Amino acid sequence: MGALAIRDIIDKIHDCKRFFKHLIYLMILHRHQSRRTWVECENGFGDIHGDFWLGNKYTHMLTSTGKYELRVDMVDTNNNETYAVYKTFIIGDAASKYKLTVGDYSGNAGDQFIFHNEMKFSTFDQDNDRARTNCALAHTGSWWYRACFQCDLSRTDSPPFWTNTLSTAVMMIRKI
Ligand SMILES: [Ca+2]
Repeated sequence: MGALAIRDIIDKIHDCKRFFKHLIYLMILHRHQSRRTWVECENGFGDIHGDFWLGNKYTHMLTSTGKYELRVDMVDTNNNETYAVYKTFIIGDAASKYKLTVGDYSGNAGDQFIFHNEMKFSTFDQDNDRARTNCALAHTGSWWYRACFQCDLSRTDSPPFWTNTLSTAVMMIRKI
């Protein structure tokens, strides 16, 4: 799915919201199965039944024009379902390297994402983390790495991780 199609999805979501105001979450991540470039993460890729990333520029566009919350739904390898909600979730613009602002946690999965607050986005081909090494290259993900992570739902050579190893994880946003 190209960037144009993702843009169409966003338009459709906004159409739906006229009827289902505040109810709809828009998926922004569903597992990654292959390593992705900066440009791919910027523009988005995949489809919502498999490998999906909405695209940093679209998530920025949405979260800079209204207040959005992030919900992360997870299932661990023992089939336990957990979740994390962040009432503050903003992705900065391209010039900020899609900087993450996250806070106001609730849920039962643990506040792992706060470790990544104020971090820039990194991919294997663009290292914006705080480590001397390249976290995205070392951990095969594309994420708001610090040096390096307390959670990472984007890894491709290992399962997604929050407080423990997960079998599935979905990131969604909705306007609040
Ligand atoms: Ca680095």
